[in-house]
Amino acid sequence: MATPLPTITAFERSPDRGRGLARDMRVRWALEEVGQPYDVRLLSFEAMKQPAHLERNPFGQIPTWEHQGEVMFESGAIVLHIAQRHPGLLPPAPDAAARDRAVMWMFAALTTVEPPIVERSLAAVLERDKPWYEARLPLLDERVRARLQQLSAHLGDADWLDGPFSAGDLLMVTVLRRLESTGLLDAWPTLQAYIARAVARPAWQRAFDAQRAVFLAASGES
Ligand code: GTB
Repeated sequence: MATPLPTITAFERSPDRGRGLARDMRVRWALEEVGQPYDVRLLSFEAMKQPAHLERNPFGQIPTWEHQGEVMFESGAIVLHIAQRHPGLLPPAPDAAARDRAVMWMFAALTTVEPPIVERSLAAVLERDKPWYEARLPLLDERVRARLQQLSAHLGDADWLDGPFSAGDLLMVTVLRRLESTGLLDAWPTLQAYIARAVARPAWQRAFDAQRAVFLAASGES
């Protein structure tokens, strides 16, 4: 009997409108990079808060991962799980230091670069009509710009963060893409080129198309 495929969860109708910004995109991309087929369980916002999904993720969010009795949540942990089990997303084990640095960049993406970007993006959605919004936005932008400047300085003219493409780049690019409609990346052609290199990867395109197809089907646009 064939081994069941891993199953991930994703939005039935993603608020990103098929722009590949919801966090299932990271997991889809990682799976595409390593050539691992997968199934997707699509969930409505209501279903995400029901007991069946809360058993997968107590926070009632997507993405989750189910395979061979293992259930996981947190997109970064799922990407690491995939990267540790398949070649292609982490330097090979004998180069332990390079592997550690790739994991370090995964954490940097999720805990140093992503928080100010998410804070800015949530404020733009949830605080736009508040009296403090106009005064607060420049402060949030400045925090994002500081990280972009530091990241750009590190990247220099390298293609990727540390040697060959890794799960660190995969997560960093998914984090940076959330800024694409803000204009904040315009001052850093280095980072724009970094993102362009990443999204030119066939695995990214397959993941993007799959995520977009779900949204288009749900909205009757396919
Ligand atoms: N730390 C967790 C992880 O990395 O897995 C965070 C997971 C998370 O935030 N999931 C979101 C979710 O389930 C979807 S991705 N939200 C529903 C809820 O909390 O009830 C976040 C997201 C949503 C929409 C856009 N967008 O429209 O651009 C981008 C990112």
